[in-house]
Amino acid sequence: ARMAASEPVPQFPHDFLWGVSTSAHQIEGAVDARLPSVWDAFTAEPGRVKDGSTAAVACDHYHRYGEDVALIAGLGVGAYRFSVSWPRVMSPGGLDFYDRLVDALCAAGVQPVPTLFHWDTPLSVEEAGGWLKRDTASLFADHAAEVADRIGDRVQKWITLNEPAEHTLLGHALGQHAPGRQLLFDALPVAHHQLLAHGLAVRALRAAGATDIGIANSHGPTWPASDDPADREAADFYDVLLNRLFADPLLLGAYPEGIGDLMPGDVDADLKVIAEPVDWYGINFYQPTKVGAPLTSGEATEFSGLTLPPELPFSPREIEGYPVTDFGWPVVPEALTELLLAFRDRYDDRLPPLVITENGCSYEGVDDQERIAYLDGHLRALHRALEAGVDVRGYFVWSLMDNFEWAEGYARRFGLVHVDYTTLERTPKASYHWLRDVLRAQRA
Ligand code: GBH
Repeated sequence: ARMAASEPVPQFPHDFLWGVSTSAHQIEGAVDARLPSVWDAFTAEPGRVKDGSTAAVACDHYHRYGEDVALIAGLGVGAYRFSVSWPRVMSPGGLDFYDRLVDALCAAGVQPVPTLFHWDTPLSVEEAGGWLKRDTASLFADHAAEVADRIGDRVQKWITLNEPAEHTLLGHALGQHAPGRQLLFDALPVAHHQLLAHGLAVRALRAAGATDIGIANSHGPTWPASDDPADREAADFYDVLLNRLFADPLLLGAYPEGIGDLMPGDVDADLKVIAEPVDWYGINFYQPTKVGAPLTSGEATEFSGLTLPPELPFSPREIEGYPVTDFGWPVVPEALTELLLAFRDRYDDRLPPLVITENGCSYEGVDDQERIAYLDGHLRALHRALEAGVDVRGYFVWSLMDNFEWAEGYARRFGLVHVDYTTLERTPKASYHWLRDVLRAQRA
């Protein structure tokens, strides 16, 4: 871990965009100042969140955003990726908050990069059918237009959705996240409607004058558990679900083979909307996944906090031989290089410039040498991809500060800044100071 200090992080292009990320539900609190979302309802159900906590206060960022903007500026990053809570936008005066936040960021010389949806669907939209219903896609495009109308004069870079793959899988297939549906493969329309929502939002944002629009998707290499054909087949299938199901329609205008038939509506017409060219493509990277053929027990299996039903045609396996984070996720920086090279090979001249919109890890403690090692390793891995000619334009750490980690509650700490959830005091960790110094050296 101490290696980091001796060998400087390699030099990135002078116009490379450095940033930190958060999301509304995970940091804002102030739930009474807005309409409820699916996450408010979900966390109110006993047993859904491990420590029984809710995000009613979270980091109280809604009231303390001034202090948080100062921390972002002090880090020396050029950009801040946050999300706009859709139910807050629907509430009287809700957009005032984002107006103030964007002003504060601009005054501090930090570029605001809003994400228009990070999993907190308004409860009223959910009650009308949520992402299972096609209408939600147009409602989302209206939301995008409304936000652009208010803050678009100060925003260049937009992100439509965060990780539709995880929202489909965790929220609608497995029920581990809000809205808690366990539809398994019947959750596929949720993926289609989010993709359609993205395409309609791109059009709405462009109509409002936006010129720099992307999406943040969760991606990672899939490693087959062995060379056995059954393991390879299972790994390919998992790769289709987690990587290609989202990237192929966005970048190639087509679903992976066999998937389009499972989607609702006039899929060919929708694909034209979905494939509306983005100006850049965001990748959230955490770890590779090892996948093998289904285990023959016929019982649900536990994997990394998830309960996986026996009818899945694949099974994730432990990756051995690497350090793991406090969350149990393996730390494999070279998998980021592998992922980026694979993207370039697969999408070739259809691939827009890339941005790493999230990368980070959960560890306890303020003297977080493991986080420094994680970030250092991933920056080197990213630099190797740039050297190999992959066009990556930016890198955002997840996360600025410790926050409400969904079904894990406050037990997982991903921040560069520690948050004391009793006093709400912010304390920059060793990794904050380390990154600040790395960025200083990048500017020198
Ligand atoms: C992101 O999702 C979210 O956008 C963000 O809100 C969240 O706080 C952050 O990451 C941290 O979780 O069991 O080893 O196979 C992350 C998506 C999907 C990444 C599950 C890790 C499983 C790890 N995650 N994946 S493993």
